[in-house]
Amino acid sequence: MKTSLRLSLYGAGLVAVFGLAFVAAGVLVPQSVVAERAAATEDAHDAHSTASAEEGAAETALPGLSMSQGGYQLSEVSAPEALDEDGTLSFSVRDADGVALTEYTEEHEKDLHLIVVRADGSEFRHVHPEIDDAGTWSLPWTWAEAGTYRIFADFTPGDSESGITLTSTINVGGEFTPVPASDDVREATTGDYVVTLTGDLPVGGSSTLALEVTKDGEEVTTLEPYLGAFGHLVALRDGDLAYLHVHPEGAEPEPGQLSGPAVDFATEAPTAGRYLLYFDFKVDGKVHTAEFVLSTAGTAEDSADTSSTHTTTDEAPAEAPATTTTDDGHDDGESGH
Ligand SMILES: [Cu+2]
Repeated sequence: MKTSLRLSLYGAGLVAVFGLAFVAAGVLVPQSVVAERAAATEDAHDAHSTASAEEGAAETALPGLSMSQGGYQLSEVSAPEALDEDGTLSFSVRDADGVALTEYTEEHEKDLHLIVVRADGSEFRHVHPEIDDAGTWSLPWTWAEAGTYRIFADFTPGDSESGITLTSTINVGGEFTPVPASDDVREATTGDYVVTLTGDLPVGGSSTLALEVTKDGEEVTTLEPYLGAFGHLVALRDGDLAYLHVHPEGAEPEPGQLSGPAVDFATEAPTAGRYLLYFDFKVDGKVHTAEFVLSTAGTAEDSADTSSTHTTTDEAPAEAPATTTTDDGHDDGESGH
């Protein structure tokens, strides 16, 4: 129905992206995985068994699958027990001696990034709690839907160079209606904005995903810096919710600098399958989250000659079944920066 409009938007996006758009590059696979993989490759060269060693290292290094990592452990998580009950979500990070960690290294303007998402991929929230002197992180919290949730605490200890992602599970009682798994979703509506995802997700290697924001059919060129970038992409592997990335890397925007309509992310999927993607962007002082589903396509070698990130796929983008506009939580504490 909107095919012609969509195609023209693609065309317009091409010009803007290659002409003038600021590119915020991000890497889906965190540094720890890259380091592990590099180490594995070195070892494997000695052992003459490159492939299996690489794969093994990448598998065990995926973040967000354990409540303990690198000598740190997530404490029990306290949260409201009933739906629609206003309360507090709180937890701490304990070191090997069981002492709550109080020293953190700021990453993307925050000491700790908290992601909460239901196991079916819905109800996504990316928020920033406050820490007290005892090392307890907390923020006001209300559950709007029943179900089993995963929380991810993404942080870098004060004495460490590399980030850690710890996870835990919370069950929220009540009538539970899971959101059914969908086919790929490449177009999402959030508030007044339509976000289109182009690019493919090969297994291994790197490719680029571009997220283009439009409003009323017009390109949005007033994307504002949010947490040190023009957009953030969280990717969770469907099935185990392995946590593949949060924030993009690359040069930080200058204060007051604007960008758009597209934000690019260098991406890599560790295994074949479906990935749940959550794109945070900020316009007019408000943070929006657009949600996508993307299945892996081919290998890095297959897409190596696909230099354009805006290669149009054969299929029209699927309509987005679920989107969110987040008013709360996102803008907390930003004035401090
Ligand atoms: Cu964050």
